[in-house]
Amino acid sequence: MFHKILIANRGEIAVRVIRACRDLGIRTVSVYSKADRESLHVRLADEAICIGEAPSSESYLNIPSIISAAEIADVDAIHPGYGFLSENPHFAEICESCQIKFIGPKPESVRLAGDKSLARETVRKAKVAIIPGSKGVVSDQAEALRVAKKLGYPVIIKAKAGGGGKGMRVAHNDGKLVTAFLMAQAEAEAAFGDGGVYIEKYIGEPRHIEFQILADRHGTTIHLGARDCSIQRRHQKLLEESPAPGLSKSLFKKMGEAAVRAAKAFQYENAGTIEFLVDEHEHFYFIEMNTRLQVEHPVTEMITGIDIVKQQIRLASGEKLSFSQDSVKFNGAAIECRINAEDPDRDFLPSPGKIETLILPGGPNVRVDTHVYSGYVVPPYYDSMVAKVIVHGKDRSEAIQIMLRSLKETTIGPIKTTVPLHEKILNRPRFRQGKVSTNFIESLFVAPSLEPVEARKAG
Ligand code: MV4
Repeated sequence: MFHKILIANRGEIAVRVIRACRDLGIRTVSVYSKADRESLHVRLADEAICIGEAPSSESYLNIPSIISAAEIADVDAIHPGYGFLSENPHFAEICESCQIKFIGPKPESVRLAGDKSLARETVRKAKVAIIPGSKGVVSDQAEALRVAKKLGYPVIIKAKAGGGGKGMRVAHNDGKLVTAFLMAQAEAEAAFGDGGVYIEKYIGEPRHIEFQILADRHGTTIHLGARDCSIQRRHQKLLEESPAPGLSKSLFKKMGEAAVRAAKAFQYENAGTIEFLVDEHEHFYFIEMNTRLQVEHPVTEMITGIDIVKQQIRLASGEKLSFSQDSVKFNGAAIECRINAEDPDRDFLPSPGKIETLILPGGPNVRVDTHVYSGYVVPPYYDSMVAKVIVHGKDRSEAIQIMLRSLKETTIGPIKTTVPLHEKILNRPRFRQGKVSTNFIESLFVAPSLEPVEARKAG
């Protein structure tokens, strides 16, 4: 087992990883930018090293600085958290060549999953359903038109290097397709330095359901069930839950098996996620694999009782998985609300600044993952998430009730947060019925008088 781990991240996830290390008796090293001197991850670690200026390009994304810190502190391993360098195959390779264990999958798996078009082909060969679309990258307009005609409109154009919705374009006819294709290519080139795009049939109002995977180096791959992450705005998830509401036992079983087949096709090791879209006819399709720990991992921890971060560390050190698929039991329901320092009434304008008053919820079945405290100043440079509130109930309606209790107890001021938005979501009839799709959030910002009469009556 490792003796010392460097956490190449900040915020709540750095704190989360430090806690797992401490539980395992492993020493921790935090790295921080000049804007994060007062952050909790700096205080909680055994050692902390400043790695540069506030902008992440000069600190949390600066590979030479992070590797130097790892060498100076003499760590055995690096945990990358999520975001930043967590899905950078080059970083994983550099760690390897410095004899520092990267706590995550092999660089080749990260690279393969990062090419969304190749990833699609990879799982198709493993007999996992993919959305009908182009075979590989589409390189010119004529080919784009041919593919789209064959699929039938609407179609969606996606960046091969994309993921998370960046550089996606929907087209409804031949006329719109050519512009959408050229725009998608240009956006992909600008955002990723790779203009490669592929085309899929567009699925309207899908649900986003993902499976948590754990895989050891000895050939065992299992899943820890499904999370529904359909409640998103502009590809930023707001609320996640597990189990996925309304997913039948048989569909759950089929999707879980497909997720394990997909992960094996990537020769996957460590913790990862297989993302699916589910359409109105309950057909499911692989869209992407995420090769990192995810923000929403706690909902899975709550219902399985498995500490995913501890598992990541154990798996990276070469241990075998100590439990089988059949021994994973799913208990009750869990919900996570992401509390962002943003103003939902002002188009989610970031609201950084000093937290003067902080009251966080507690009591039975409530977990809060955060790096903030009273007097903390939310810097403007990074992601605006300040806390995650996660609750566990015997069933979904109890979890909703406990989340509403928790949000009522929460005071974060004077900065604006997404707390009131979550209360609104949780009180919505459509949400309470479990009828979530990726269009849900847009519908929240429609005046109640324009809502379907059914929904108003039910409320
Ligand atoms: C789609 C789609 C509809 N049809 N693909 C968005 C993020 C990226 N991972 C995949 N995404 C989508 N892919 C086809 N063929 C709709 C989305 C999508 C979406 C997916 C999951 C959660 C929220 C979403 C919001 C808008 C669009």
